[in-house]
Amino acid sequence: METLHIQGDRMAWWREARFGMFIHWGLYAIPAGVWEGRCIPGIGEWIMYNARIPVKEYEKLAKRFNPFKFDAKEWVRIAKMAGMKYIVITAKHHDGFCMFDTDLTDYNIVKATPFGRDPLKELSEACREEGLRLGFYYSQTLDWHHPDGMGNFWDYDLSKQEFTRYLREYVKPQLEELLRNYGPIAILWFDITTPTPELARELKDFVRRLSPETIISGRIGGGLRTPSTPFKGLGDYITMGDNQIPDRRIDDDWEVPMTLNDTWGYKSYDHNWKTPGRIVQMLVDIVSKGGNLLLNVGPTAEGEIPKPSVDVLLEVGRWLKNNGESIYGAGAAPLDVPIDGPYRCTYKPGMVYLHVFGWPWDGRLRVFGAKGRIEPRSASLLREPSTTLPWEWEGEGDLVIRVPEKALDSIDTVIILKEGMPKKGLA
Ligand code: H79
Repeated sequence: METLHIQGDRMAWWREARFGMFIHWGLYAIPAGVWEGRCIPGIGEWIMYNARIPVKEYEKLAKRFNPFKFDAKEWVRIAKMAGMKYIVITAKHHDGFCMFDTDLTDYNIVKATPFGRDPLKELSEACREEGLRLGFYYSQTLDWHHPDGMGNFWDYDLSKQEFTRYLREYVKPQLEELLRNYGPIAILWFDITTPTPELARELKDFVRRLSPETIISGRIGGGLRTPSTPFKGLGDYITMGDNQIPDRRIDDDWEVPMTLNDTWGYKSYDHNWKTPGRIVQMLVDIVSKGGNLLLNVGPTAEGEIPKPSVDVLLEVGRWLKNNGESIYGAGAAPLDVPIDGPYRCTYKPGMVYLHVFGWPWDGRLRVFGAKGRIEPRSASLLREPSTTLPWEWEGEGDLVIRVPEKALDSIDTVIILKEGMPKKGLA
């Protein structure tokens, strides 16, 4: 009972938040996808692996890392203007370089770079001031720099590695530093899964003891993998595959990490940005299925979030400023939406939000199979509450709403259906 109680409290803000900023920032921002004059295919933060860069070579990047334009307050301001409620930043990615001050290794941003500052400390202060939650991504399994971490077969003899020693004498003490020295840590975002269920359990218990309020991502691993909880393991929520939006609603807490282009860590030549409209519609789709969107930015080696990312985020933020009521604290509707349907449906008790992506040419918006699932008492436009819209039931329980000729918002116009008593047993 006690754990259930804490579990409920721990996730409460997260369910409300729905939209967070992922930040992948590390030494890989310097090569930015290019090594020895060659463009290295693949995601930018994997360049050490993909180009098989020896530890001794990759380490030299640290001496060149001086992100003098880094401004924690500016990053937090951008996240806030985008309508994001939390930030998760890479404290240590697979390359093993620590973006925080640590006693466990000198291979960290404070001791090994000309920059000499601790950006996580500065971010934690900025987040506290601005009321955003802060979480850390920490690569608990892969570490291509540490002799006992997993994955680096080009420098180390894998048969001589002692992963458990790395986990106990390196990972756990570092997590303790992260949980003790940076104020309340909202999320620990583990990746890949921990090699054995026993070690995943050990890690989880360790985090819980130190910081019971910290949410643990689904990729900690361990636990049972069932069809309904594919990627939850011992974590507090399901982490979907990178960029994988599920086809239908999931009746559990879940999150999808997503890139704005085709990389997490900055790549100088990746310009394949998703449009603001696409991001808004993806966010709506995700919330309509009960999940959270963790949307990534990859800052440059100078410490700036790339301008094209900022432009997209600000546009998304503008939409959320007008329509946030239908996102924050909302979840899946008790309604099945056709997967290619021109609308999505988010829900709060007593309120159904119809998100219209494709405006009907004949002024009749058909909501399929709504009978018995929702019971509207009134219909209106979210942005023009005084405009009430007539509706009727048609055919096999379709709700047909008469809408104005033109969409108020070409990305997504939101219609509110107010219900009487919330329906029991369908949510
Ligand atoms: O942090 C981001 C990724 O670096 C990380 N998860 C997100 C949030 C991640 N870790 N592992 N993976 C993603 C799977 C990686 C697969 C690939 Fe590859 C890396 C495909 C291409 C590069 C490994 C190397 C498999 C093929 C080549």
